[in-house]
Amino acid sequence: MSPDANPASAPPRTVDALVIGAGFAGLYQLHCLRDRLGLSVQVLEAGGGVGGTWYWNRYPGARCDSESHSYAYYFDEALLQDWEWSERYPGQAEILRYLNHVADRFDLRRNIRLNARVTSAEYDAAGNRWRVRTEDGSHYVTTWLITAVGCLSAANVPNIPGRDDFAGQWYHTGQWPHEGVDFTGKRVGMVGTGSTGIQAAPVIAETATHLTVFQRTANYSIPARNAKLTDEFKAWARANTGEIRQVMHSSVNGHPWLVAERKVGDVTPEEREAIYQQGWDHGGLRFRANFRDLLTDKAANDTAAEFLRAQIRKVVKDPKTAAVLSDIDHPFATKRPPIDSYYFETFNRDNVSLVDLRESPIERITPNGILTSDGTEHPLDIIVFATGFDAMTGPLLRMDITGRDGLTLAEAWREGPKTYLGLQVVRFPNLFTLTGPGSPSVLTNMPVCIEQHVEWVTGCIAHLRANGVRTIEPAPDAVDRWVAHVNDAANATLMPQAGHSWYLGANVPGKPRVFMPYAGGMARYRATCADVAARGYDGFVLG
Ligand code: N01
Repeated sequence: MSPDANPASAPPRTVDALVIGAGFAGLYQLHCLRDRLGLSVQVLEAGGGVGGTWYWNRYPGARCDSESHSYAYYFDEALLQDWEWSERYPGQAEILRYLNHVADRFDLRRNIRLNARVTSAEYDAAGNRWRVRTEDGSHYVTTWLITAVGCLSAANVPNIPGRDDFAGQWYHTGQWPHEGVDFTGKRVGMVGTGSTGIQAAPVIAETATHLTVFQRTANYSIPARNAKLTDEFKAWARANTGEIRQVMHSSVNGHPWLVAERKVGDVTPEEREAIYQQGWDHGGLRFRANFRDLLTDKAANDTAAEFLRAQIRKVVKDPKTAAVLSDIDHPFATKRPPIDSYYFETFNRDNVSLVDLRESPIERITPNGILTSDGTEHPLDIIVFATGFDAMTGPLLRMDITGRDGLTLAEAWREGPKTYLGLQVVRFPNLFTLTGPGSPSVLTNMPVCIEQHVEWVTGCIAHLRANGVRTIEPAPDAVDRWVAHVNDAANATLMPQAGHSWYLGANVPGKPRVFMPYAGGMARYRATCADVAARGYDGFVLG
């Protein structure tokens, strides 16, 4: 038990607000509630340090896909002016340094308990308070409970038969050892070709004797074109924080650019190809902002998809490998589009091979490696599972949360998550789920949606306290309307067409198939939340 733990035998520690998680969201929530509202706040963090996603995801090549000047807090001008990013996309270590810097700068650590994994939270209606317990038996009581647990923090390790018999080492990318993994002289198998696998493969291939990539679903990827930031760019970003913030706040995805007004059909095929080529050469997620109908019109999307498949065939020299990598079964950007640094080029190396799991699925893991259904045993010393996460609901459901009348969150969400604005759940009063299902979250540049949620919750709690309101929870009909709106927003896009995406929960066996994030756009969502607050928290029941 850590020295600042609060043993079960001791009386519970009582605070005004308890925040679970010390990543981007939890750190800012602590600052707002403690330093702006004057509340007593306790943050409980499962990890041994602050940083959330960036504390855990230390896999080779881990780097953010958002551009560094936008992947930052924008609430404090002095912080923006003082911090200097070194590359176009910040690497894991640099982001972790940034978040540690923020924790020190705002003196946050004194209210954060590390190595304190929350195991249960139970609402006590008689006392109108939440009782929160941690793995080591500590016990807290709080009025306001705020989860800041991230959307992609519950690792999805596939339950492949024989895994425990493997004689080598296996790792999940989201639980990477702090001391790193030495691939020198090793035969490495990597399962999964999402954003993570696509980042990790080129780096692993540099030192491994051999890397075998096990691909189930082929994926689009656009070159990141990462580079050191120039002094000129740094000066521009510093001088234009207001404008950058304004663009991020008015954009669909919270990135520092707007989606083009034009549609694919507005330009000639030659102009279209030139625009795609320019997007490819420039690199990054901005590619999908070239036309406004890429995510709503299948024919428009097909043009981008075909351009990207053609790039794969150009880069990858072996035609059979190129065919497997470019045989993509879903429209472009209907799964989260990865960006990469020399991913497809990696398959031109002599020490890298690709296994097509659609042709020969994994049958089992043997002591020596991975056996596929064609009878081939791929000999391995290390297996890397780049197999993603039980996204959005997983981190919340892995804590045992119980609301009014003994209703557990797992029961409330048996058919999929149901929230109002992604922020609150019926019969779970005073519980706020930052970047929860039903909010734009993973469809955006995360710090932008995190700041919006944290500021909204802070404003809400301030309002409730000022007006002597003891409880807030959503009205059931408001939740029904919001859930229907979330579904409509998803169905207005092509995104549900990627039937196996984690947006739909399809990557986790048995998980309900519900499109979880809100696809109506960050700017629209921000306006909706502001409007709800302005109308006296319309749709919420205040008690
Ligand atoms: O996870 P994923 P991820 N057997 O779920 C495969 C964010 N992120 O960690 O597509 C074989 O996308 C699975 O195959 P399939 C970003 O939002 C951001 O890569 O289900 N294969 C897929 O290929 C991202 O979207 C950044 O058929 C199995 C892969 O594993 C999200 O995190 C960097 C399998 C999982 O892909 C998650 O990305 C990294 C099995 N049993 C991540 N189970 C940056 O910003 C799964 N797969 C840089």
